[in-house]
Amino acid sequence: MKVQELKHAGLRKWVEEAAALMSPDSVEVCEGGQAEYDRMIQITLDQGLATKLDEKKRPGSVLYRSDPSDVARVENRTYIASESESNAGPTNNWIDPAELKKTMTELYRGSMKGRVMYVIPFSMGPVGSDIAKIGVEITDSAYVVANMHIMTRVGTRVLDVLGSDGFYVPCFHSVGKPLAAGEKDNGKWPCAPMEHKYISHFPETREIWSYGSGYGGNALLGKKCLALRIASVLARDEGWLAEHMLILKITNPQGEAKYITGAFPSACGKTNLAMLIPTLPGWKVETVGDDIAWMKFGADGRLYAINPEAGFFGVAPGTNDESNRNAMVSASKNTIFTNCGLTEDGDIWWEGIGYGAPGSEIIDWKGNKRPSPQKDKSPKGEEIAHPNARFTAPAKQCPCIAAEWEDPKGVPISAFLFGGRRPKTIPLVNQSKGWIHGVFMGSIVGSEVTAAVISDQVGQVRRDPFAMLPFCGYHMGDYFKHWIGLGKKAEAEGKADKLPKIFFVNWFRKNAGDRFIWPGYGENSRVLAWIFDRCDGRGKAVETPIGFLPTPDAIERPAGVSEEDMKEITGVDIEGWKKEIADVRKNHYPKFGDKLPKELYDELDAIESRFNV
Ligand code: GTP
Ligand code: SPV
Ligand code: MN
Repeated sequence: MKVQELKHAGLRKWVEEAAALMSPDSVEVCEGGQAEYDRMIQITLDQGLATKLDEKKRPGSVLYRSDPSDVARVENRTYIASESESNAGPTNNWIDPAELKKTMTELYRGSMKGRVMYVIPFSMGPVGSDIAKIGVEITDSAYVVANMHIMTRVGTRVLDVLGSDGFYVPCFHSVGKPLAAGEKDNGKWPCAPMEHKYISHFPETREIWSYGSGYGGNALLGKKCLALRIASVLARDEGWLAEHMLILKITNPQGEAKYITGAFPSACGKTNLAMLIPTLPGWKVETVGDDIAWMKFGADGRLYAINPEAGFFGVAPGTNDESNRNAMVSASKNTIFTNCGLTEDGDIWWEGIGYGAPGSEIIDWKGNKRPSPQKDKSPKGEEIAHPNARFTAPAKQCPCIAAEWEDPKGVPISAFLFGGRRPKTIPLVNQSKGWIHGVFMGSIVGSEVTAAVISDQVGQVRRDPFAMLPFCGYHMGDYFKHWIGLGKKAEAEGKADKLPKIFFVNWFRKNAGDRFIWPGYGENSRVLAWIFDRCDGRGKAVETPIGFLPTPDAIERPAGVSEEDMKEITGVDIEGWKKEIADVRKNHYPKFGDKLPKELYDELDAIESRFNV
């Protein structure tokens, strides 16, 4: 479709101005649909950026290898350019919006030379539903268009809803690699050097400007940029929640169902939990979402969640038929793989896929030929697949997708889980004493940094409140206040009992031999079952200084976990907690200055005094 055919005058003008600035060879408005998707894939095949996988092994699927410098989100090049620096807060990078726009305008000038400018109208949430938000992404990457087709709802049907004057979030994206006359990509993933990459958000004007990266959350702007950073600002203003949370449906042997959301930092187990196959007989888990939840209060006082996305952008390494069969099936066809290994028989491979690679040679994510690994492990730094290799798969291909996953009303949430990768101290599961104590627990989440972000901190524990550290579009102190405010409002309306119960989980405790104590994955159903029962006032628990912990016999031990282990992971590590509390008081809370709500300091004082009696 041509720009001239756009009925929305504001959108047409915005696209025309962008084209004048970025100087593409041509401009194309995306209409959606299979033929357009296939054409985008073909373009990237012609550019030498994609490899078609074997049609029998992986029907309709392709593999991309990105530039080794462009493999994950870049948090130190991500900006919240609010009008005042104090609104971005201490955990976000800030540049004055006028200055940032000036810098980026110069980067965008001529940045699409030799390329096509694609205009992608997309809907986060079911097209036309009240809760959905529309964005329009301008990009010079056919790879981005293809991924957006899977991850969001794209095309003319979105323009129809937008009408001639509807609201949309304008999103600029350029890989930042203009082509000279006659120049071609020739198999080299286009991107700009790190110091020219900018992933920028303008919260007041609800705009996103991204430059220089083609990877994941840096480039697929509906996901972290719109559905979390911009949406968190909208949610604050409008009284709802935009969270980095999976949404699952769990049904007990009696056929009763509940919906649970969970916030874990990047690459800490959301996709896996959302799709788990319970080892507990008679229980069933189905998926509503695996990364983002938008939640609004219903007239009944309950919180209803929708998944704004339409696909999974999942971590490949570690995914196998044992750990996450549902993800394996989701990615068995019509899937885009990025930075995985390529086997001799035209299939993908990664560390932890569950089997060695066939044949004698394999091509690693950098494009080098290597001997085929016999087992599914490689030494650190020499991986065949990059640790942040990903699959982009349509949600509708997931065998356990819940029938109601696209219901615009959303699903009523009974429990929130918070957690991260904590080798020590944090127990397997812990229920908060109430809403504010739960907010306190969310505010102190810590986790080892994973390969989902380019950082020299990978492997170190950092505080990642609510798993939103990289995704909150405003001051984190105000974000805590927003959460506390929702609880107070429910209480004032006599609906506090309708609020989700709050739990803390940790699948990642390690023993002295540096091995995970808890088997995780499907065995996490044992913990979910306890949580389910706790929501109904059942499930045996003891009250401790940190919250309600399961009694030693409340959660049946899975194979390989000794009684001793179980005691350790469901007990209170007094010395560890004292250190934890001291660290929060000294290094975490002071960051937020006078924006740290008093209620949270009160909780900190209270937990501290519980340990000191
Ligand atoms: P993002 O997409 O980055 O937000 O990640 P995510 O939170 O969805 O994480 P995901 O479920 O993809 O898991 C990331 C890594 O953690 C994978 O390598 C998994 O195999 C591993 N993992 C997930 N669940 C568990 C678990 O219960 N125990 C252990 N030990 N590892 C897990
Ligand atoms: C994350 O990092 O939390 C992801 C992957 O889900 S990305 O889309 O790259 O942000
Ligand atoms: Mn994520």
